[in-house]
Amino acid sequence: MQTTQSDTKCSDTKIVSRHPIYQQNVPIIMGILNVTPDSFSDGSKFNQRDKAIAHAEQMLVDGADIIDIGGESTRPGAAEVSVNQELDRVIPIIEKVKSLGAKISIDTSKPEVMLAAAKAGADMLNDVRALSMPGALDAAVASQLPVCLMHMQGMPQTMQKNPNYSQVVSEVLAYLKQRVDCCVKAGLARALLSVDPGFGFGKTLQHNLQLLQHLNQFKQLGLPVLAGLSRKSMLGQITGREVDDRLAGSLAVALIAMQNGAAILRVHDVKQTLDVKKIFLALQSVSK
Ligand code: 7PM
Repeated sequence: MQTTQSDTKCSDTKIVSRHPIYQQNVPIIMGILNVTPDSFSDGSKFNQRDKAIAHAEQMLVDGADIIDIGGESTRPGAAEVSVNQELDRVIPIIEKVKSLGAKISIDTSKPEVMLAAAKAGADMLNDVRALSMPGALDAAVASQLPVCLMHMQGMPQTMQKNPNYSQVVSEVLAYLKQRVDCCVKAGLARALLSVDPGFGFGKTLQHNLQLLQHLNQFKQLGLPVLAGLSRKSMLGQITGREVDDRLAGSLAVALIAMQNGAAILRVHDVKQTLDVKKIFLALQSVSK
């Protein structure tokens, strides 16, 4: 039988052609830049903007490969944000962070924001609703940008009320497979897509642990897997620590996610996660 490049197997991973934003054997670090207004801050809009830019600059110095900019809070129970509010928050930041030479991902579910972000220079779309809002799929196709499709059960306002699965891993996998097929049908090349089980989005601690333990299974889609675990409440449930005190927990799960095949780590603490990544790569470089 003839063997071609495309059906060659590399250890346990299928080689699929990928957009250059995704790296093949090295996990990339996505730094989180939240531009939702801090209700406890009395800083002006411009003050907040300057703070966000400074934070992005620091994450780039620390080694972030891409900055994920989000203006819509997906916190359980959070108020919805209008299109104009979200545009007003994220577009000036995208323009400025882009001018620093950074790669940018936009964390949004709104087609208007996807299109405006693409025009402003975004390099990737990150949608916790997996392009399920009306018009989102068309906007993504029009942008021709790489897209991360995330799984969520329910809506942010209510998703943590009563998460329910008979088999969380296979159900989340089936959902992502269906969204991937839908995207490909609509005109997004597979090479553009990545997937994310959506830790904390309509999941109990047990569900989140199952997903982390079996993260490797998500590689069967042949797409890069993104893991967003940084400072999440599952870490608080395990360690008893408040959100600002979850660094050690975040680094522990970042390492486990890398060992279980994560290609993208979405994190707050870029500098420390880069050290963990270096440890992971050093260990990977010795033959098994
Ligand atoms: C409040 C609660 C604020 C939760 C922010 C959050 C993910 C994401 C978020 C993720 C992908 C957070 C979340 N989480 N996008 N956006 N994957 N792809 O903890 O896990 O950062 S927002």
